[in-house]
Amino acid sequence: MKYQGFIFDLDGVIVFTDKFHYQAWKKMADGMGIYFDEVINNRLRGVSRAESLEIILERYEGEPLSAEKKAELMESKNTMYRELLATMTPADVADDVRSALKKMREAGLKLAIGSSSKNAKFILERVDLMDAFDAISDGTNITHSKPHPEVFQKAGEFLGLDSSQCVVVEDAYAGIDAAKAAHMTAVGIGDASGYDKADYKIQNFVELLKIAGIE
Ligand code: B16
Ligand code: MG
Repeated sequence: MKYQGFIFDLDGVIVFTDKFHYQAWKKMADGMGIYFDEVINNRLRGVSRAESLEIILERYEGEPLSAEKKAELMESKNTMYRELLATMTPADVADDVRSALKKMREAGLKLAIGSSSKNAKFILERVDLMDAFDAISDGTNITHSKPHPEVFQKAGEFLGLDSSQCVVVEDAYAGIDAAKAAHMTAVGIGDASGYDKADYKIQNFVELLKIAGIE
């Protein structure tokens, strides 16, 4: 097999929690009288919580906010977001995704999560996918977020693999840039399937099995 490890972004690849991010940020923005819509929400894809807040605050016209106030806003958004995440069930993972992960594991490939989210483990527990991965690299073990390569470099290390052996599957442009900065092979899906920096562009997980050399 050409590759030994596959590192999956979570939101936008394995599950679709962007609608929950949107609802939670929208509530926070409305409470502050800040204009926020789904187009702005798209810019938050793959971006850290703190950077997401800064993007939303571009439309804020009041007095400058203190670091404490920003932390409070992020905390309240995250509380709302986690209430929405708590409604997720295993049915929130598509059958072809779950079955591809199983086939890849059975073929001897090492699988990891490479997500900017600090809620990654909570989400994986909700959808019953904690056991589907050999390693989880997420927002809790990084200091730089995508497009910095750290989250994927850590995932590769956790798997015990060299970057040349790893493939990253991402839906965000920043995630593809991060994968390339980590010297890994990048697969673009969803939004990133239109990004020319992706080494492969796919529409679904059946195509991913072909890249993995399984089907
Ligand atoms: P949290 P991913 C990212 O997940 C989301 O796409 C992004 O919108 C979010 O701001 C980021 O996680 C941080 O999430 O607030 O839960 O720590 O696509 O990298 O799996
Ligand atoms: Mg994503």
